Amino acid sequence: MNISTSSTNSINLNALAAALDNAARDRHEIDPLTPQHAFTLEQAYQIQRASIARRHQRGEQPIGIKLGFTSRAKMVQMGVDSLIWGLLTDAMLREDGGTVDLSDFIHPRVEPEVCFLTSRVIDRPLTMLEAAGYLEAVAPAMEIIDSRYRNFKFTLEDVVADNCSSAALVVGAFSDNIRDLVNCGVAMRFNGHAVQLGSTGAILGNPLRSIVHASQLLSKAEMALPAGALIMAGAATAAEVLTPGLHVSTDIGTLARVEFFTAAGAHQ
Ligand code: OOG
Ligand code: MG
Repeated sequence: MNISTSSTNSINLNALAAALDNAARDRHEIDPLTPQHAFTLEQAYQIQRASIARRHQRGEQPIGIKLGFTSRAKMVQMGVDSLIWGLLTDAMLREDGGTVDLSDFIHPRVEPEVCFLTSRVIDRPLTMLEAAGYLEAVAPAMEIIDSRYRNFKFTLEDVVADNCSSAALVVGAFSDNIRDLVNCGVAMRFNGHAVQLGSTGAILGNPLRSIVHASQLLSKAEMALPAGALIMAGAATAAEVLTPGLHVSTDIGTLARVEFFTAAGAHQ
């Protein structure tokens, strides 16, 4: 009896993963899943894994992980108040200083982030004191998020299943100022005008704490992160809607500027 219930469940989870993956590929929005399909947070992560497995089957390579809702500003903007995490692939990378084709997305938004590069395998829960010792470098970054759900509205389970709205990321130049990030100014600008201002302190009090959380989440999921992987610490401010014709830049403390341009692109 139990066996048949769980196998029915796993078929449904795969079907939901396929629906989300197809929505991302075809750039069409779908209704949130949870009103119709009751699944737990744990099952939401299974859907996430299954949708990422489809990307890996198409040849995309894992490059690291991202945390979400590590700042109050993001929790308030999206009405969700739990820390979440998602998986990143190389197909999501966009070039610093390059042009981002908005027709790759449904209703993209951008948010300023801090990105860490690991120097050692993370395969157990780390303490705050240990975190920096597992890092090679830090870079200013921006995440382009794009919910597959209609009107960018979702529950916690929905957004986790949708790989935490992951769509693309632009990572700036790396430096070794890992310990100097506790309270740095963050300014995201559209065509030179500030659209979001904040502080790295908004990210869990100190972005380094994202490494502690990431190590705990990985360990709970029985996963390890190799050396040379990216960890996106989560947005310091709310996200802004992207439109064509923008020069988008982010400055964080003394880190190099990270920037990109937006274009309407070929699919529209
Ligand atoms: C979910 C992703 C949250 C962050 O940095 O907090 C996130 C969303 O806002 O759609 O990436
Ligand atoms: Mg983010």
